[in-house]
Amino acid sequence: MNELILHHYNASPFSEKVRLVLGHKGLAWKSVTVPVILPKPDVMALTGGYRRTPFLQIGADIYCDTALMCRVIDRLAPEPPLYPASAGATQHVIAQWADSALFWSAIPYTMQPGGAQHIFAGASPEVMKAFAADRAAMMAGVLRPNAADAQAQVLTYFGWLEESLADGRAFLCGEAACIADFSAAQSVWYIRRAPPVAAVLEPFTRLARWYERMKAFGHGKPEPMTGADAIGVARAATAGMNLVFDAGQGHACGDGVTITPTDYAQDPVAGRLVGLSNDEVAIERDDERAGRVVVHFPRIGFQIRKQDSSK
Ligand SMILES: N[C@@H](CCC(=O)N[C@@H](CS)C(=O)NCC(=O)O)C(=O)O
Repeated sequence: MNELILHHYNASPFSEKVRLVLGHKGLAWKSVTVPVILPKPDVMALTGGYRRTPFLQIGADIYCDTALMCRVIDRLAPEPPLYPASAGATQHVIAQWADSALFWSAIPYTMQPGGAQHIFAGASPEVMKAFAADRAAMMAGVLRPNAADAQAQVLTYFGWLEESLADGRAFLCGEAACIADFSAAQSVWYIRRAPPVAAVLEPFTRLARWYERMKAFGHGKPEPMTGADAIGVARAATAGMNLVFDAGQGHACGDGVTITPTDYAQDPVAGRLVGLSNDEVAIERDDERAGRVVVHFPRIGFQIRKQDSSK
């Protein structure tokens, strides 16, 4: 198996979700630290424009979005399963809710002045200003809850999680950890990083014990790698093994397309379509530094657009 290279940064909740999955699986992985804000030249060489964090690299294959990355990791290292049959379809529904609704309440809740001061402790005013401007541009046009809205939302949401654990189960969908647990854990992790606002978690004692179980999975065995070395790995590898193409979906293999997130950070990535199914879309692109790479995205949350089409 080609090595797993995770491009991430410490303070990223979605990265923490994947780090815990790698810990659950006991995997060794290479750790590339990416910038928190634009510009991200090494990231762009590999993804072709996708700026969100994290992403996973295996040789010259680049996997964007943690929903897809988690499926890829589980396929390569099936034990212990990340999608145990005992957790049924509910695990996917809870994971999607946690990655969107819960996350977008937990972040504004934590970033209220008391929490943000703690998260950015030691950062210069210039750094904080640059961060705010970067995220404002990334979220342009998206209305977010204010601190009071977010507090009401997280109290409701954590109440739901507490109730899910009320029968004494170890994890959200039963006795085995599943994708729902990892998606929910990232928001609890982030709020706990800001003690001045983390008191909101206090009423939820079962959730606190559940979080300790999640934290105990650790992060597996990371080893640092530079962005330049990761680009070198891509350049030396052959991309796009075992791609599936469903010709019944209105696209031809080789079509010039762009792939764009439909929620935020809507930066299109252009390439030739080489993989298409209900679960995944993959495009091939040639980069001056990284060579030929295949960039993979999930179908949920992304739009495929023919490059020459006006639609
Ligand atoms: N749906 C995406 C969301 C990823 C996401 O929003 N990540 C945040 C960091 S936790 C991000 O990209 N922030 C901007 C950045 O890092 O440039 C996923 O599951 O990977």
